[in-house]
Amino acid sequence: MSRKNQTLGEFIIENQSSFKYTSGELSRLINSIRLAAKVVNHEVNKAGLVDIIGAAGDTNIQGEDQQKLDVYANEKFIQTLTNRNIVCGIASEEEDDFISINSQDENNQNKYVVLIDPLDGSSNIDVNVSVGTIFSIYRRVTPVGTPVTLEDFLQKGNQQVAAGYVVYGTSTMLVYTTGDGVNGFTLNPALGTLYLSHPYMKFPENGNIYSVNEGNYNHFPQGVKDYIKYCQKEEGDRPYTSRYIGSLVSDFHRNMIKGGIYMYPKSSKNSDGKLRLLYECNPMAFIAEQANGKASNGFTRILDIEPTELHQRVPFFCGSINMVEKAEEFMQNAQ
Ligand code: AHM
Ligand code: MG
Repeated sequence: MSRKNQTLGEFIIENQSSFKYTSGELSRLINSIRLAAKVVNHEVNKAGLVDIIGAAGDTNIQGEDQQKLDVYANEKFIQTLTNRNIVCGIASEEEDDFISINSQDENNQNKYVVLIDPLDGSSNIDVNVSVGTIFSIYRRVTPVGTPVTLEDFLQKGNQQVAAGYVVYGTSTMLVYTTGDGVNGFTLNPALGTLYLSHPYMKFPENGNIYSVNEGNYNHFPQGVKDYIKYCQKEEGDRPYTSRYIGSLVSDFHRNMIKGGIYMYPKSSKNSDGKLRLLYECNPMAFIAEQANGKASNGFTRILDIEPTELHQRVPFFCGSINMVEKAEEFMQNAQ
């Protein structure tokens, strides 16, 4: 049973037995993500001090090179997951290829692979706008004790065992699911502890926010143009409100709480959209479905798409179920 104000550590221990594979390995993995998220949070919050402590490319007072925050976040997550020896492989937006951990060690009995976008929306950092970390966890499909292969990472989203995000916003939150609903934990920065603040998060079935980069309007498929016009039409509960931060985690988080749809469609400039299937869309789609929402590429459920490449892109429509279904209807009618 979850209680408000419970710490994430307590929550993980109490809920471990409700998870279908109860070895404790997944709990340790979520704990490592929690630790890395706190370290990254500390660094993200210093970003505004860049004029004082130096920008990326500068050397700091200790003679260390300052890193770009997305590179920093990537290193922290990889280091934490590697040092604690709890996964057998990692794929990251920041790495061309996947990383096999302890591939020479036959004693490595770890079962999980993690796919991660360590700092999504990082172009927002310079202007003090919130960014996020997104993660997705699978059981490997190749035999335990052997090096991981691409096959372990190219699994359909419906095989995820856990997924989550961290939003570094006005407060820092970790939101995740292990397939049994979605829970959100808020960091108390004074104590460095995450507390359950948003139990059983749910998308409202309907919403009145649409989030899309309308600067690309002329390049969108006809179905998307028609849906945007529908959102803007004066009728019933419309026009809807347009809100676009340009930071997927933040836009998604707001829409889950208030009700809304996030769209990154394909366009005549990007034939598959911009967002990555494996470590952006799949984890967000899993969370959305676990929170009564929906995620689609405009025609098909995101979680049923067969991945073909590690950094594959896919059009993304995600949010309140009735809004996503309405967008799909417009896409279908414009075919
Ligand atoms: P990134 O992985 O390079 O940070 O890009 C992903 C981000 C999303 O967070 C955001 O929703 C989208 O890109 C914004 O893109 P655009 O500026 O084209 O609207
Ligand atoms: Mg990204």
